[in-house]
Amino acid sequence: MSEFSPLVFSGVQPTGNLHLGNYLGAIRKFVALQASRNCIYCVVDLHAMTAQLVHEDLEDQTRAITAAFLAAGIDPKAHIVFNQSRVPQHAELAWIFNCVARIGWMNRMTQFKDKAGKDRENASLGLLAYPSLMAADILVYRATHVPVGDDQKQHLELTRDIAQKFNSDFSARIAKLSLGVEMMVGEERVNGYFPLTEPLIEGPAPRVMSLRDGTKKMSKSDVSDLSRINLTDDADTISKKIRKAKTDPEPLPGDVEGLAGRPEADNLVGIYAALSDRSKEEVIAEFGGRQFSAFKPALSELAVSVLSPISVQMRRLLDDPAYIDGVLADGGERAGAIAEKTMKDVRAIIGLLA
Ligand code: AQP
Repeated sequence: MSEFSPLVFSGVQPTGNLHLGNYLGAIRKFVALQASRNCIYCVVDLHAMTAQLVHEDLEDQTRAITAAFLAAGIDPKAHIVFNQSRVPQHAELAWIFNCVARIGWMNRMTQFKDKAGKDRENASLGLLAYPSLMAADILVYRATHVPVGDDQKQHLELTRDIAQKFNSDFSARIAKLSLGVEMMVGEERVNGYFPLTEPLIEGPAPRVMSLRDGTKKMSKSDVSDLSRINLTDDADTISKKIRKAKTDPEPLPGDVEGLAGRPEADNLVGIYAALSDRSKEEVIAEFGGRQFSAFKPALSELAVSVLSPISVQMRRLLDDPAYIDGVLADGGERAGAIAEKTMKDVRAIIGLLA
């Protein structure tokens, strides 16, 4: 019985300074997965256009995300690093998925509702169809695993829905062309062309929260720079932001259950755990009962020790844009070859003469 070979895919939008949430929710996991899996990491520049069409600095932002990938430890030779628009098969498959997915599915997406706000009629069609392009990004490589932050969980579920509907709508053609792969869906063994991709969300900080409000996600678009730690922040700025981070007046609890109902404390403990590759339990075993005045300096020191080498290396890499462009061109070529193989099958399954 043939099976899908494990393959990791994930992407980051070139839409502003990367922050600790992007690092812990995504990039740090990208780095760790390289040891055990083949990985494809993408700067998703086509996604950047969905919320705002014109970006004066899209090229520089794309290079900056690439530099962050490499500085964090992604190996572009052993794996693949490229920018999405270099591989037009993403957009081609997204169109097909636009015809597979239902408008109702898109309308239910929390990210669309948040980003479109009250004036939904005026949001771009691209913003509505964002998850369809995301499904295409993943499935054009028939990727089996996607490391993401918790905010992307819903989009990953939709990717599975799209894969499942395609597999079932075209089941006869897939079987006729012998292009199916057997897989388990619940208790049932089915034959399909696309895998039902698994999200990789686990870890102690799947959703890093704002340093100013523990109930809000840390995000690039928050107006307050104090709400996030940027990967480009220097040591003094990181320490200042952690010192000013909102907390409650109680000391850290004696066990993890004591973090319930204390979002800011929970967030800082989760950040410490993720940065030191430990569990929250282990962090609480060390710091339980201590005041924030003792915990925050330890967190600052840890954050600086992890992030500073990355920002120094990012700056070094950004001094050589030709090198970065070379990485993206090489990655694009290798990604394109895999994507074209998938699209040949998909065109045949659908009946597009090509
Ligand atoms: N706060 C977060 N905690 C954990 N993971 C996060 N990610 C983003 N924010 C957090 C993860 O980072 C990856 C790249 O995300 P993206 O390129 O889609 O960027 P984004 O989600 O648009 O980033 P922001 O800061 O959240 O942007 P805005 O301000 O526009 O909403 C993804 O894996 C994401 O889960």
